[in-house]
Amino acid sequence: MKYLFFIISMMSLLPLSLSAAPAANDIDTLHPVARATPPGIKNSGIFLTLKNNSDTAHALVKAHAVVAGATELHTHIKEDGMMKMIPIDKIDIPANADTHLQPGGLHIMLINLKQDLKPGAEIELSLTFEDESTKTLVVPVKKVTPPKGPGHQKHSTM
Ligand SMILES: [Cu+2]
Repeated sequence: MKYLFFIISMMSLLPLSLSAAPAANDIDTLHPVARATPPGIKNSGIFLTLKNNSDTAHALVKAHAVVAGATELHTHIKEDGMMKMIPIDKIDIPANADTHLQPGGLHIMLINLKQDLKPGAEIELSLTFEDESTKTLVVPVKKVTPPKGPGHQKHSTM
């Protein structure tokens, strides 16, 4: 009986210890890619999947890439029938769910690039979450085709 009580008290402690873990430990960064730029183009985007493995909702609040003069969090909104990009304060990553950053939707915006992003190159990206925990990753540069037609908007509306 004592043993059973011990297990029950351990189980009740579990949610506490989970929520105390840094957000960076709960989030996997999957399939990161930076969009290759033609010579002279100063802006680009980074796309990836943020996978939250915890029961706690998290948020990406900041991104920083050394190759860019500024790095912003962006989304697309529809205004007067046109898609346009706007900066946002944070990107929510709901508990036990994937948040997709992809062309036509949420993305990390690279502004004032200090160099051309050539396919095959790699750039360093650091991410800061709502509790100020951070994660640094290496992002391969690849050609990314823009979304074509309404069919490709499906995922970004989720
Ligand atoms: Cu943008």
